[in-house]
Amino acid sequence: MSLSKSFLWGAATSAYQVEGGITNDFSDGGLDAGRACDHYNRFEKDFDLARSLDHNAYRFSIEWSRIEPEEGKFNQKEIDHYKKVIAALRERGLEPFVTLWHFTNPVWFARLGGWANKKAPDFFLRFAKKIVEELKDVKFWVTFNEPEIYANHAYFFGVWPPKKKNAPIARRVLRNFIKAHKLFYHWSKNTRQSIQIGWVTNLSGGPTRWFFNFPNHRSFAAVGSEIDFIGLNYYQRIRFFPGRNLPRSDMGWEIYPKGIYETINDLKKCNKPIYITENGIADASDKRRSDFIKDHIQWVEKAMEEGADVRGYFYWSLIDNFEWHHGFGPRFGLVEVDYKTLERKIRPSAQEYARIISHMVQ
Ligand code: IFM
Repeated sequence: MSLSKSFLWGAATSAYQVEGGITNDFSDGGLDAGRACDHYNRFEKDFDLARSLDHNAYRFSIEWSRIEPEEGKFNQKEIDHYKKVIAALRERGLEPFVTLWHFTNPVWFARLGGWANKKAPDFFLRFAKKIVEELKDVKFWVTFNEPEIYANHAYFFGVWPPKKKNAPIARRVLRNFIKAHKLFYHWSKNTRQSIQIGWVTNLSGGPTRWFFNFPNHRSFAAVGSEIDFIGLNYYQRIRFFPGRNLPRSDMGWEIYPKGIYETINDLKKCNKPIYITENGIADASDKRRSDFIKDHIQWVEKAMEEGADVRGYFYWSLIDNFEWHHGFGPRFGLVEVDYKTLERKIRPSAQEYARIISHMVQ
């Protein structure tokens, strides 16, 4: 199957995982990414790598704590930084695909109760409006990345700040994300009609997906039609009882490419374009990554042949990065990062992905 030139091919990152030098609720709460990959200073070189690998798009997030380090006070220097990031992408023919919130919060917001505070949607809206008004050249905006994963890790399992274990609060947090998304959607449709707004969810595959993905589908039902596209992050199959001798990533996640097809089909009912906003594998040896990418893309193609409206694919991640409470151990990158020297090295699988892209584009 060959795809149109407008199909987005690229890789994804998030600010806190790659930029370095950020103070937010995670750094404050014992999960400090330190200088991470220093992408904040090396973004142009990293984009050169993406371009050399035939990507035509790049997904990244804006760090709220840089933009609004104190409540209601915006930092113009940091806004200008992201303007430079977008200009650098455009110069290289990479379409910016921008996430407004990817798990991290300013310290002041966290101290006010974070996403459990009933005012959280209004705080988020103030920040989101400011950014969208400043970064006029961006078409694709994601409001929230994987809200269910965040609510679970931060408010149910208690492994991310604020490290709570309280199911009713986790549900309240999710309701606040939905409210914030809708507020932003309405504001933007009244003021910036040309932009496309999505919500990103992480779904698992296999027969148990009806159980594990239930909260995600419930969020979509609540978001309703107030969305222009769906972002799907797909990584693994989850079983009720761990099987033996299954193909697994370095994270221990079962590799199950057909799941991307199953989950795309599950999302068809929403009747919205779908972007694969993340799909990737932690694989330090790089022995499994090429097949992982090839096999998943084949299942995406099959779903498209059967009528699914998929418009882009972003591998997670462009470069190795900070994997939250797992630290720097897991290696998801198309590009290896030496954390001592910060040197980048393109992995063979990245070249394989480039070959797939060039075969697929007409
Ligand atoms: O690294 C994360 C990312 O921040 C969100 N989606 C899943 C990735 C791998 O765990």
